[in-house]
Amino acid sequence: MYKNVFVNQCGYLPGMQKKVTIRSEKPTPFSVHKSSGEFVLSGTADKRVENASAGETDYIGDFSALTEPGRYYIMTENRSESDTFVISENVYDSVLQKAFAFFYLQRCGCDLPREAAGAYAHRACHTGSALVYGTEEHREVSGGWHDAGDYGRYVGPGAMAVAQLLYAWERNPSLCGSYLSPASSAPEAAADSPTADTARHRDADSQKRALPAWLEELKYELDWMKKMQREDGALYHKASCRSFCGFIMPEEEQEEIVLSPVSVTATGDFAAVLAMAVRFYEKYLPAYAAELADASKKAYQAMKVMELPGGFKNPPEISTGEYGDACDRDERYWAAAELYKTFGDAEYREDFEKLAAEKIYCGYGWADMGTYGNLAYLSTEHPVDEALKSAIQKEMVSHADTLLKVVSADGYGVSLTEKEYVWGSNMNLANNGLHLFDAWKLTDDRKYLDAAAEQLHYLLGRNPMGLCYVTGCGSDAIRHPHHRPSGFQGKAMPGMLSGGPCSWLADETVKGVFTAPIPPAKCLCDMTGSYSTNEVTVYWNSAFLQLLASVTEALH
Ligand code: G3I
Ligand code: 9MR
Ligand code: ZN
Repeated sequence: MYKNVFVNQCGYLPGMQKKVTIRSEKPTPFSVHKSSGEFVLSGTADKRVENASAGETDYIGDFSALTEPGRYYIMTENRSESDTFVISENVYDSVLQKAFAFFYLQRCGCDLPREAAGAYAHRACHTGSALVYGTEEHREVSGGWHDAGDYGRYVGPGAMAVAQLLYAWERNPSLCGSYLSPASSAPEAAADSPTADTARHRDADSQKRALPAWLEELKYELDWMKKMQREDGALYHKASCRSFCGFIMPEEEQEEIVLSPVSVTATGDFAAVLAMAVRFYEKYLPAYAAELADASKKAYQAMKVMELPGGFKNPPEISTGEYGDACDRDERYWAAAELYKTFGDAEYREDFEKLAAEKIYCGYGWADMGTYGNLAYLSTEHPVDEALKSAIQKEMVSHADTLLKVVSADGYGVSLTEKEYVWGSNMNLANNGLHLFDAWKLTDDRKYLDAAAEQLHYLLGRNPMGLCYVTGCGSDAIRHPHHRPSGFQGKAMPGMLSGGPCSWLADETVKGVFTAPIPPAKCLCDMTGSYSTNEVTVYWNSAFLQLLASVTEALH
């Protein structure tokens, strides 16, 4: 049915601000009902927005007064209805569980038993040794997570995902601590997986502090990233076949794996995220944390002497995800700040301050690491330049102010302008939510927190498509993501955030479907072929999870 009334399909925490968007030409009265039909309250959507991104006129209403736990829907006079939604303190628990279990299901290099992975069970994949590009050398690089709908494993995006998931853990240990790995339903099979490696790292005196399931999952990626480090400390950019395979299960991809050349971005991201991880693992696995520290410092020194202008480019024989990024200054910046925070050496501080003097970098994303650097510098216990600290805070708040203007003017509270519906727009939107959240932390001004939460509501259903962008959540979610195991099984793996609308029409499927012009926020094609609008990735899910964990901790 054609929808006109849009809410977060999963629902709201009682204390959240709650807004409904109604596609309409005039102010529109609405009523909220319990799912049984019982009337609860009424209101009027009276804030008009000419919505260029969606090519429509919207009216926004507020029903924040509704705080009593229950299941509800919203109805207009002419009987247009919203999807049902829940109000509860636990409303996001299962969303978080599914969205994080995705990482387990993306594991490469180990068996995923049926008891744990259901339809997505598979035998160990991509276990053959990898050829180092341009040499005869082979290396063992099994493990880690498949990046996305494809089976490549890419260091930079993996590092970003781990960093965001460590933030999620830090900001909301109770919610993330309640995560139950699918592997726990298959204890024996799980013991065969490389996480048995954890046992080797476990010091006798830390036996009592079992590693939480959340950190166990992140360790799976960190362990793989360590294998991607060359002897001199630099990181191979990625491990993948030469080209993308068809829609087959991972263990059926049998082509040779090639390690692409080293890059500054991969090396800097690795140094940074390992330094960060040291702080999280040292109390559980001190010997492991020491290994992380050594690898991080070694990568950092390698990075310092690397100059590869223009960034990574796919070699001619390789056509998998490029993750090219012409600017490596922000990766160097993040690494310097993170190593300073963890290790405290003056060298790292000098490096960071030198980079910050050229520019205060800002940004969350696979190519933009500035904000991760800023967060580390702002929170270090080691001495800092107070003037620089204030300048960073000012820059972060001013960035959030720019986003806030966009949010306030949009019909769905979206932080993207009309031109910003790009490949992976949902990641940018989630990351904008994080920028807004950071500004709330810095100012304690609630308007930033509410705007951050709006990004979550958009992703979970209050958007011009009326779709929940996380598979298997809400009542009307994406069903045909560009994801090989899902496509092969004919059933979407749950808990995956779709890339979201992309107005570039960058794949053959969207080009075939959208033959007439489509407003940017509606350039989403829920078809398996549409990788530019409907793929999934680990670093899109991590952005979503960091936002979810942050906002729920603040508002619960
Ligand atoms: O940086 C330029 C910017 O200067 C320019 O104005 C803009 C307009 O075209 O383009 C910007 O670069 C874009 C880049 O993303 C950064 O946003 C590229 O054109 C665009 O092609 C690129 O899209 C990336 C896509 O791969 C294609 O390379 C996505 O961000 C990235 O998430 C996606 O990642 C893929 C992997 O390669 C393979 N695995 C799946 C994954 C998700 O689809
Ligand atoms: O499946 C691939 C996806 O993961 C990438 O993001 C995308 C862009 O690099 O490419 C997809 O692979 C397609 C390839 O580029 C062209 N032939 C069709 C492939 C999808 O089945
Ligand atoms: Zn694999």
